[in-house]
Order: sequence, then structure tokens, then C-alpha cells
Amino acid sequence: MPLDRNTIEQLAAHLESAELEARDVTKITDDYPQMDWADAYDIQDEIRRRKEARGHKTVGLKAGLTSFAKMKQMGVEVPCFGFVSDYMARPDGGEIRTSELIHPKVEAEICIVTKAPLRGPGCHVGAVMAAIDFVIPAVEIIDSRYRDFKFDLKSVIADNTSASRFVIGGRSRNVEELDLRTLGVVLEKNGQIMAMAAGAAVLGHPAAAVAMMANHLGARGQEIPAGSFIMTGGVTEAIAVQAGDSVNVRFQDLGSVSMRFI
Ligand code: 0L1
Ligand code: MG
Repeated sequence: MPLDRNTIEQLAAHLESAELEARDVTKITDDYPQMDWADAYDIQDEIRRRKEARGHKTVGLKAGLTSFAKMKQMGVEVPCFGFVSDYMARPDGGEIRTSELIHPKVEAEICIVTKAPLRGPGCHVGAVMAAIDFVIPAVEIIDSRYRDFKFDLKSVIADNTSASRFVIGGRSRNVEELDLRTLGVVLEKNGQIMAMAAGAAVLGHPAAAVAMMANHLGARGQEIPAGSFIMTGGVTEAIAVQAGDSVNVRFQDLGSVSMRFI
């Protein structure tokens, strides 16, 4: 049976305070095993509503668990979708305070900005390619609010897919100048290569993650507006970081994105 509105609001407040206080909690399906997929996204939408009501802008959308490496790492089989807010952005080459986070991990993401709206059902890679304004690289810093990253997919969706910080960098390119499937990515921590992959690691083509997002939003009566910044998901497994670590990710034809954890 779905959750009532009061419970959705309580769970959103519970998860958002855990985020803002950098405090871990147990997965919410332990107490609400009856929670369904719509409940999970309703809790996430309520977290977004709370942030916007406090004046935070929603500045991007994210697809998560879109690469087979990440699905295998987390033991799940389907992607999920979330959002990022203005206060989560950090500058390229800048510092990220680990005291504000619980147990951060980094992910290398091929991102796009749209020039036309996308609405499912029936959205496909071709429609996404036609709607891309430009491609830009980013690193997402995820930070699940669940103790030891132990969760199930519904709990993660409610927790805004572990969204925490993100760094946009490198340089933007027109999509016609790139092959998003063969675009190589190398992730280094403290000068050591930790992971590498190509764009096709994301569902065969990063645009497929955006099509899936449009179809998911369409089923909820929503769309991807023109001008949206969209993170298509980590191309490799996520890499744990701590204070003192430096991360540099090289994206073929798109430059590098770097940051230091303090
Ligand atoms: O962006 C992501 O792939 C995160 C998805 C949520 C699961 C996780 O915390 O790894
Ligand atoms: Mg991600």
C-alpha cells in the first residue's frame, strides 16, 4: 500500500536533515517495507520542494547507476534519476570539505545541456541527440545518507540518488564533434589511475540515459526542459575519497576536471 502524504513529508525531512547534517541513517525501507516506486520519487520530489522553498535553485538533473560497473558495484539492475541544487556546485580545481559529507565517492560523468525540451514516452537516442546544445564533462561527488552505503533502490531514489556535490570543468564541445560512445575517460586519485572507461559504458550510449530519464519523467507528467544540465551517470564504478586526496579526471576531447578534498 502506498505511503500517505504525511509519511512522505516526514521521510523527506528525515533524509534531507541527514544530508544537511552529514549524519548517516538506516535505509528507510527497513521501517516502510510497503513503500513503492512512486513513493520513492514522491519523497525525492518533496526534498526538491523543500530546497526550492528555502531559495535553492535546482540546477541540473542526474541519472545514476547507468553503467554496468556501477550497477555491479551497488548490486542493482536498473538506473535511477535525481537532481542537483545550486549549493552542491564546486569550482573546477577547487576544494571540497569532507567535514560536510559522510563518506564521499567520486564518479566521472559525461554531461549534456539541452536546447529543446524532451518528453516521454517514446523518447529515444535520436531525439536526445537532436536536442543536445553541447557536451561538457563533470565529476559527481556522491554521498549516500545510508550507513555504509547499504541500501536498496527505493531507499536510494528517496535519498535523491546520493546527490551531494558536483564539479563541472574541462571545455564544452558540440555533440557533432564527438563520438559519445568511444569517448575515453581516465580517473586518477593522487596521481594514480583508479578507473577508466568509454562513454558506451553508460547504457551503450550516454544519450540513452537521457532518453530513459525523459521517459521516466513523462510517466510522472514531467519533462526535461530546454536548457537543462544533465549528468548521464558515472562511466566507471565510484571511487571513495577522503581528506587529503586529489582527483583528476581526463575526458578525451573535453579536457580535465579536478578537485582536492580537504
Ligand atoms: O549517481 C549515482 O550513480 C548514484 C546512484 C545512487 C547509488 C549510490 O549511492 O551509489
Ligand atoms: Mg552519478
